[in-house]
Amino acid sequence: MKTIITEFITEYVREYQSNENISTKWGVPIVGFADAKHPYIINLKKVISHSHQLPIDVLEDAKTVIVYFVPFTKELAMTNFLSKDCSSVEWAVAYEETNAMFMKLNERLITKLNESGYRAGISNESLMFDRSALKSNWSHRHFAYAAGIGTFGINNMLITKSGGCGRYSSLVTNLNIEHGSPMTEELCLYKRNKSCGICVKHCPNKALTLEGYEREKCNEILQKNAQLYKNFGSSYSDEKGKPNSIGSEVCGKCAVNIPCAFW
Ligand code: B12
Ligand code: SF4
Ligand code: SF4
Repeated sequence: MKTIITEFITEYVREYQSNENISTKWGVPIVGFADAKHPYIINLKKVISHSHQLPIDVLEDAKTVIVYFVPFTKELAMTNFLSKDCSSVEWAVAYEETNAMFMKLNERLITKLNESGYRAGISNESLMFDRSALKSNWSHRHFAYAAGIGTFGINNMLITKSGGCGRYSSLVTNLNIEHGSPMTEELCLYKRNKSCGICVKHCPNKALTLEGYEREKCNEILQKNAQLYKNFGSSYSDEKGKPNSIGSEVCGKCAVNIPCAFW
């Protein structure tokens, strides 16, 4: 079943990009399976916030969180590196197109799991985030970390074995399957041996330093870019499901032209 799910996601992403209305290209997804009752996951309410959901809040008999990373391409990353004062238009479009693809892919995967006799669902919290705290009650990356598909870099991205330049999604199922566990190898070079630190130099607003990350400063840049890119969609919504971004809230300079973007 793991192979079937992985192939389903891979094939879906491969076919989706041949749609003539889609301009983004993606690499081969990395799919992970986290134990819904893994101690790291059970502990998320303490690590992140009390309001952070657990898999059992999505499905009462949750067994597994299927979490996947869809890499961007080097060409896309280069457009964002070369566009000096703001995000590239391609990066903004890729942000919206990837999030829209996730919605459709998740729906199809849920149907497929249902047809095989399993229940599955997404967390509604993954469609929104608290705009004052700048935090979500469903962190894809923490589930990805628990599934063992990546480790957190100094740039605050979750880096996988094929790099960190791309996006994550996740869903919950009652399918019991062999689960991954957090990686023991550190993928960020700075965290590994104090080499690198390049991502920090890319940040236009000092939101990212070697000491940490300030989400408010980061958000200032995202909002500036959202003023520029108002026509590509709105990936997030409010509690009533109404789109609530002024435009594409993007930057991503800390995720491109760095050693860990693509290995
Ligand atoms: C809210 C949000 C934001 C906020 C706040 C950012 C933030 N880091 O939280 C704003 C709007 C500012 C923002 C900015 C960006 N975002 Co954003 N954002 C989210 C969202 C919706 C929720 C994130 C969240 O609340 N996390 C919970 C908080 C507590 O976690 P955290 O701040 O990341 O901090 C934790 C980790 O850093 C971790 N950690 C750090 N080091 C270590 C080490 C170890 C060992 C462990 C265990 C944990 C750990 O522990 C911290 C505390 O729990 C997610 C989608 C989702 N639902 O998951 C996307 C998401 C995080 N964003 C993403 C991206 C790409 C961006 C931008 C590049 C914008 C862009 N698309 O151009 C910037 C990058 C900023 C950065 N360097 O982090 C991607 C990240 C992909 C990746 N490869 O990791 C996500 C996952 C969206 C997606 N679907 O893929 N974002
Ligand atoms: S650019 Fe270097 S320091 Fe920054 S996250 Fe990647 S490997 Fe770590
Ligand atoms: S997304 Fe932009 S503003 Fe935010 S931390 Fe990365 S480089 Fe800095």
